[in-house]
Amino acid sequence: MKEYFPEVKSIPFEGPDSRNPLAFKHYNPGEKILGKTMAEHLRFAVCYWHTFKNLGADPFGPGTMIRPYNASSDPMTVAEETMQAAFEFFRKLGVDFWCFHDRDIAPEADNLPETNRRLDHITKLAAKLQNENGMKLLWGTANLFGNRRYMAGASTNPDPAVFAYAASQVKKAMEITHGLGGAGYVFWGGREGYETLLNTDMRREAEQQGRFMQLAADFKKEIGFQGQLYIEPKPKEPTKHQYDFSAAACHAFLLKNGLVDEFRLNIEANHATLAGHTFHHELAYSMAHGLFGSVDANRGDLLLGWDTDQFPTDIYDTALAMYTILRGGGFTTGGLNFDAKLRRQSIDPVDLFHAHIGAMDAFARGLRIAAALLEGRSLEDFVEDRYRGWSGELGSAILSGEVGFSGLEKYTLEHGEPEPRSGRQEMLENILNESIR
Ligand code: XUL
Ligand code: CO
Repeated sequence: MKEYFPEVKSIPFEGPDSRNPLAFKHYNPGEKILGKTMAEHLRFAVCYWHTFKNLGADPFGPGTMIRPYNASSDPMTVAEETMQAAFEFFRKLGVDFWCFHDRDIAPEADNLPETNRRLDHITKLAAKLQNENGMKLLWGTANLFGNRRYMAGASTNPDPAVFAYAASQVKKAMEITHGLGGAGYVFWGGREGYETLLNTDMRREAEQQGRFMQLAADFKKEIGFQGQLYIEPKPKEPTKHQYDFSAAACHAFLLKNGLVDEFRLNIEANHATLAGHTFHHELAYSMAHGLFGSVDANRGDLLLGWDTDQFPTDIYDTALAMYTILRGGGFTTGGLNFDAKLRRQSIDPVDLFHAHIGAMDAFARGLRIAAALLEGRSLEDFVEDRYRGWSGELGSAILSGEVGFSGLEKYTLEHGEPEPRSGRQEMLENILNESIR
């Protein structure tokens, strides 16, 4: 059997004092924190597209990375060798999950039947390798943005024949995800948006997108797929304006289309910041509305306005993310998928290991900090106390509808001016800082 990453045998946990760059310093998969192992809490997934198909191309130049599994001139040999290399990587890194787009694992052919035959062939290999390596699929998805037929969107295309093509593609991608025992299926709205309103009927496009997602929810039931459906919000790129702008925009879409019980959200850190929010905000919004599902774990660059998809390294970000996720009950079907790519100068296969080790350690530290914050309860107690009036007589009367504007006026006339209380932001920031060790 060919070995594609001979420089690495496996990535051991060596603890915080280790100086071995190919070891975990913080991610200790079997260690229990708050009753669950780190592996169970974090549910790490490697994404197929950036990790194995991204070769460093950018708008100014072609790829810089040369990979042995990408060497053949036959596209299906490349697909098979890449799949073998991927599972070798998953095993050596020590993750339990992976994610893919249909077109990452098998290249599109000239027609749909041949494209689907290719997919079936590669899916068989993936099933065998999942089995042999004890790997699971976190989620599958369809690439509805690469082919030129989708240049004006897939479900939101002005031409219903493109809608039909996209439906056929998603049907197949859902079937193979189901076949591989996927825990979920993601819809990221590739080119569902617009470049200019001068050629766009926004009302129609919203109706089309709603119909598409209803059909997907119906098809899930038709095939008995038990996995969770997710929408992944993103505000811009590739289009100037993406319809699934943010968690709140997706929430409105789901409510309007009667789909709020069928979908949850896959929150991506870099998409949150592009929307002018923090990663923490998008997670907290999803949690607050029962929509939290899964995470695309990466980061952007504060000084750049696009989706740089860098590996997560910011401990504040991971701590606040894990705090929010744990407080909400943790992952069920979802996990932490590294939707992140190497920088263009990181050209060696071993750089893929360095990137994932850093990201996994950053989240392991985030998990520890979050657990300490939850156990200490300082933040939770403060927030609970801040809102305690709402469980008292007045708060309950307002929320239950017992009292209206006239009753509230009477209360105010009787009680006079409310007593202002400090929000203690700096004290709370200090508590957070002190917990980062
Ligand atoms: C694009 C993005 C996608 C989705 C899957 O910005 O995040 O990779 O995660 O289609
Ligand atoms: Co993503």
